[in-house]
Amino acid sequence: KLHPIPHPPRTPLLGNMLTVDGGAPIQDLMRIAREQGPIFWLDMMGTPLVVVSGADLVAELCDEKRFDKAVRGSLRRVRMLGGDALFTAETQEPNWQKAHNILLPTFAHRMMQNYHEGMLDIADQLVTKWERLNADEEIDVVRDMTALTLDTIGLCGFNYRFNSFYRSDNHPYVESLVRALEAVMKMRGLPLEDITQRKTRKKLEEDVGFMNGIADRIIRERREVPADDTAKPDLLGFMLSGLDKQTGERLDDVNIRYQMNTFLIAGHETTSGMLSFAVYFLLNNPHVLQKAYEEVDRVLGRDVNAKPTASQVNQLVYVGQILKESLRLWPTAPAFGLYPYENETIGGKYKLRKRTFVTVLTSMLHRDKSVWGPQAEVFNPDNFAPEREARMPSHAFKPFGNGQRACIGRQFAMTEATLVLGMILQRFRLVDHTRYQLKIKESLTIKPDGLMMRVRLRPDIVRGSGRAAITTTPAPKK
Ligand code: FDE
Repeated sequence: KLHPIPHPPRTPLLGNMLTVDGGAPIQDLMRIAREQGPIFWLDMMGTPLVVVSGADLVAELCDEKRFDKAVRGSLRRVRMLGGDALFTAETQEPNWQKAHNILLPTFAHRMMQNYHEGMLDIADQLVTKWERLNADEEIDVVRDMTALTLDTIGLCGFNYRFNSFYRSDNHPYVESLVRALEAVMKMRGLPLEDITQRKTRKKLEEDVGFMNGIADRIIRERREVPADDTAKPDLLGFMLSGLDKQTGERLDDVNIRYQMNTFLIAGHETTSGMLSFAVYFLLNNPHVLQKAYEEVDRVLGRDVNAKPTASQVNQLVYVGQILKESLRLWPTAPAFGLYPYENETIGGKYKLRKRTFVTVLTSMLHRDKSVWGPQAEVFNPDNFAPEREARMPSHAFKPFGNGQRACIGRQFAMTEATLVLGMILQRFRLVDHTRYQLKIKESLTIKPDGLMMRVRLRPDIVRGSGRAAITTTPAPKK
């Protein structure tokens, strides 16, 4: 028997356009989901937006024979920056399959060895900066994590150094990127928007032009002076030389530019948010922090001059669980869009018309009590203990999206984040000197707003490197 899909009250004409707060849409959708349940719809001036967060329903939506990724809403507007590159292309656009074929192998697990040196280079810059802080200096966690992730994708992706740790302002590319994304998120397709936001729009066009200029220049320079053979191949190298076996074609330079913008957008905000939430949770869960210290000391040892190897990073299993649990409660890309190819019924009772826009709200999916139990809202990395992860229903945890349109950078992001978190824990005690209360900042992604902390060098650090080991005063026995 068919059921109508629940929906909150709406006003004439605008429908539910104003039900959702433009500044905090994800938190608003989460609130409405708590009120309306695992599926509801909103009336976006006559166009329905269906929001789903129940695990059973999402499992059905993950059937790629019936549903495909939808590039609509704010993602559609991100095409101004990403064009038909991987993230913002429709699955049917020729460049999606082509770039997918060329780039998927370059993000495989075994390729992480290739990026290890670059990841280590930047992670080292972060911990070196923190080691040199005076006791009363505080760390803007999101800022430093964003510097880290941007510089890492810049270096591993394009052999380009943003050098964010060497400047107090943002790199101009990042200035433009952040402003452009903000402008894009502000445009919601409301009436008269073109007129009221003319200035924003003009600035947006300037910013995009500026970003394209930088990307185009990097591509041109690489075409003129190819990286020497001894250098590790980077993403750009793969994009310039890669051949799609299916079509026998390469990517054109305009598409490569869009891919660069895309990787810089997708590769840094999401990963830095994940790391920032992980730090937030560590500050608030001393027993988890303790377990993490034990693992890091066992796997990486106490000598901070011995650089972690790629295989050691793979052994930081509990650190990985902390990151996954952070992504469970606050998936930094908190939703993804789908549409049914044909008219569909899901859950045996909810009708979806062909091509209806359906949003999977992962931040609520990940709190479904039928999967995570009564403690679903509580941070607990044991949720991802290997034996429990093996028993997890297959579509209950979707921080990286679904199927062929899932995140291509998943392995890259997890490896990078595990490495840097391991290096941080190897060196520092974390101090929550402001008694930070979580506040979420929303843009295309979510992050903890205004999270500050201090660090202290752990007392029992060892600095080896061939010389006689120098040990600082041993920690007092507890
Ligand atoms: C993708 C992605 C996704 C899906 C979306 C949709 O569906 O719409 C998601 C959910 C994600 N992604 C998430 C994430 C998280 C994190 C941490 C990340 N992510 C990271 C990263 C890094 C890099 C480099 C990246 N990432 C990238 C990317 C790309 C390119 C994409 C698209 C794919 C296709 O093909 O579609 C994504 N990513 Fe991510």
